[in-house]
Amino acid sequence: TGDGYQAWLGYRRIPSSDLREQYLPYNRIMIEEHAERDVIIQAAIAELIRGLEGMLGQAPAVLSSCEQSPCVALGIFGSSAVIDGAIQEGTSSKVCEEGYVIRTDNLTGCIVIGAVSSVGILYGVFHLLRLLSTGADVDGLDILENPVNQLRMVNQWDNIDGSIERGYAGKSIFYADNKITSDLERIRDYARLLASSGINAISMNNVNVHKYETMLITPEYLPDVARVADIFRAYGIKLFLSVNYASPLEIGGLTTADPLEPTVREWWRNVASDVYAAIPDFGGFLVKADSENRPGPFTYGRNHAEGANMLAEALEPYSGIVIWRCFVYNCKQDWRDRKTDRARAAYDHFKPLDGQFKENVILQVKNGPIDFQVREPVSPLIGAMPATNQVIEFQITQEYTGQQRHVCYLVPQWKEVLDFDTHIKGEGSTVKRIVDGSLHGSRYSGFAAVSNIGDDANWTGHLLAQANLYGYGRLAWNPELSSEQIAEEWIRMSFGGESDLVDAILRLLMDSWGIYEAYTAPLGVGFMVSPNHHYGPDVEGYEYSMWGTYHFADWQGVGVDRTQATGTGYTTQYTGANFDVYESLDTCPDNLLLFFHHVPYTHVLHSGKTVIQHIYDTHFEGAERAAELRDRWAKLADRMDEGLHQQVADRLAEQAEHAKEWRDRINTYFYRRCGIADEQGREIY
Ligand code: GCW
Repeated sequence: TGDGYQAWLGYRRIPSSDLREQYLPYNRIMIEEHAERDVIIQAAIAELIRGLEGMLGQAPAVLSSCEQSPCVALGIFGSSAVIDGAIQEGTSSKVCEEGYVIRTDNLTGCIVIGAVSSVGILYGVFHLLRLLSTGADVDGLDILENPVNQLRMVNQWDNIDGSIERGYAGKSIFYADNKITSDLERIRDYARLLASSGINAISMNNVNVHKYETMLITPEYLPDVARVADIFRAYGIKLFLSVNYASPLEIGGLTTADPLEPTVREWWRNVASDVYAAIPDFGGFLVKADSENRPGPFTYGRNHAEGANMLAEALEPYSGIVIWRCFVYNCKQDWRDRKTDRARAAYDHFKPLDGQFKENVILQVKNGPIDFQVREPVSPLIGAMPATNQVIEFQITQEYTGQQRHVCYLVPQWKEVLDFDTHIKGEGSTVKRIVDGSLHGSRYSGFAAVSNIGDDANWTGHLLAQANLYGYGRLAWNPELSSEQIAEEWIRMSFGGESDLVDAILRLLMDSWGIYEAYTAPLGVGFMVSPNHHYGPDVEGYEYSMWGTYHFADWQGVGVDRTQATGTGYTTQYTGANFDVYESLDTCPDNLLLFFHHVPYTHVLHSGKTVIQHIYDTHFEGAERAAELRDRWAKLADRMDEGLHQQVADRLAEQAEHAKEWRDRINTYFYRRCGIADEQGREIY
C-alpha cells in the first residue's frame, strides 16, 4: 500500500512472467530439523517465506530434506550434507562469523545458503531476497560475502517520553509515557529493516540521558529492556544503552561519580552484573560525557581515559564494550574570543590520550570536526590514535541537511569521507581502512550513526530518506559499494524495476546533496541555520552565540581562518600533504574554502568565479534545481502507487518553496554586507 511502511521489504509481486518462472522452482525451503530451533534461523525462515510468498504469489513449503529439487537450502557448514556438498573445498574457511555463501548447486539446481553461524544464514537470506526483489538472474550464483566492518551500529536519540532528539519522523517507536512500549511488533519490523541492510548493533536511548532514562539500567526497567533485546537478538542485533555518567549520584545514592573512587567502581560493577543477568549478550554502554553540559570525569579532575576505563572494567567480565563519544568542546565559548576553535576540540582533547584506553573501549568520532554539516572536512582525529579503537559516527537523521523535509541522499557524502586519504601511515591511509580496523590493526572498529526513524507510517517522514537508512547499513557492510548501486537496489526494492523509472529516481537522489549544498551555507562555512531547531536559514543565528560556530562575515570578507600561519592552527591537526593542501589558499578546495580561510568577497576561486559571485550563482541555481526536482517527480505520477507518489510530491513542493527562502536570505545578507552587485543582475532584496 501507499504508506511506505514496508519500505524496501515490500516484496511486491514480480511483474514479469519470465522472471517468475525462473524463480518459481525455488519456492521450497529446506532446513534441517535441528537448526529450526534457533531464533535467528526462525527469523530467517519467516522472512524467506514472507518474501517468496509476496513475490511469487504462493507460500513456499518448508522441508527438512531436499528430495524434490530444486529448493533454497539453508544450513550451517559441517552440519548439513546438502550445504557441504554444494560448496567448493576450502570455501567455508573463508567465511567469517557473520558471512555467508550463496551458491547454485549444478547437480541439484538448488540454491544453497551456507554460513558458520545462524546470523550468516539470516544475512544470506536477505541477500537472496534482495536479488529476487531487484530482478536479478539467479542461475549459477556463486557469492561469498563477509562484512567489511565489525560494528555496524545505529544510535537512537529516543527519549522515554516518546520524543526524539533531532527526530523528523514522528515519535519514538520504543517509548511512550515514560515507559518502554508494548508494541513490540513495530520494533520487530525495525529490526528486520536494520538486519536486511546489515546493521548488527543498536543503542536504544538518547546519548543525552535524562532522569528516567538514567534508570534503564535498574531492575525496574531491565525486564522491559530485555524484551527489546530479545527481538533484536533474533535479527543478529546487539543491544546497547546510553548511560548517564552521573548515575552513581543520581540513582545510586553515592555522593560522587569520581571514576577513581572505589565505591563508584563497585557501583558500576553491580550495575553490569544486573544488566548481564537480564541480557546475557548485552552489547555495552554508549557514553556522552563532558559534552554539551552532560556530566563526566572532568568534574573530578579526571580525564576521558580514566572515565571510560572505569566503565570498561565493569563490563569486561562479560565482554561488554564502552563506546565513548568524542564530541567534546567548549559550548560556553565567548564569540569575541577568536583563538578558541571548536573544530580543534576533539583532537586536542583525545589525541594526547592515545594508548591509555582499555581494550574494550571504542572512541566514537563524528565524521567532521564540527557537527554533521552539509560540507565539512574529515575529522583529523580519525586515525590519529593508532593505539586506540575508533568508530566513525555519521548522522542519518537529517538535522542539518533538510530535516527530512528536503531530499538529501547522504551516501555520496559518507563515501567522500570514507575515501578520504588521511596520510596518517603514508598514502592509502583512507578513512575506510581506519574504521574497518585494518590500518592500525584495531581490536574493535566500525560504523555508528544516528538513526532517522520514528513512528511515522513510512518510518522516515520523507519517503526518500529511507534510502539513507538503507544506504548506511549497506555502506557499513561494504564501503566499496557505489552510491549509485546502493540507491538502485533501494529503488528497485521500493518501487519496482522498470528501468526508466529507476533511472529517474536514481538521478534525483544523486543530484540531491549537491542541490541542498548549493542553496544553503556556502563553501564549507556551515551553520547559518535557525538556532535550536536548526531548520531553515538564519545567517547570523549563531554568530554571536556561545556555540563556536561562526562565519565571521563582515563588509570585506567571510570565512574562518584556521591556518597555522595566521589563524587557529586547526590545519596542523592534519598529516603531511593534507596540512599543505588546507593551509594554502592556492590548494584549498573551493568547497571547503571558507572552512579554512577568511577571504575577501572578491577572492577568485579555482572555478574562476569570485566568492561573492559563487554565492549568488549557487543560490540562484540551487533554488532553481530544487524546483526542478519537484517537476521531475511530478512526471512519475502514474508510474507508482499514488500514495507513495503523493507523499514525496508534497515534500518536494515544500522544499522548492523553502529553497527560495534560503536563496533570498543568503544572497540578501551578503549583498547588503558587501554591496557588490550580481553580475547577472538577478533580483536580490
Ligand atoms: O548535533 C548536535 C545536536 C544535539 C546532539 C549533539 C550530540 C544528542 O544538535 O541535539 O545531542 O549534536 O551529538 O551529542
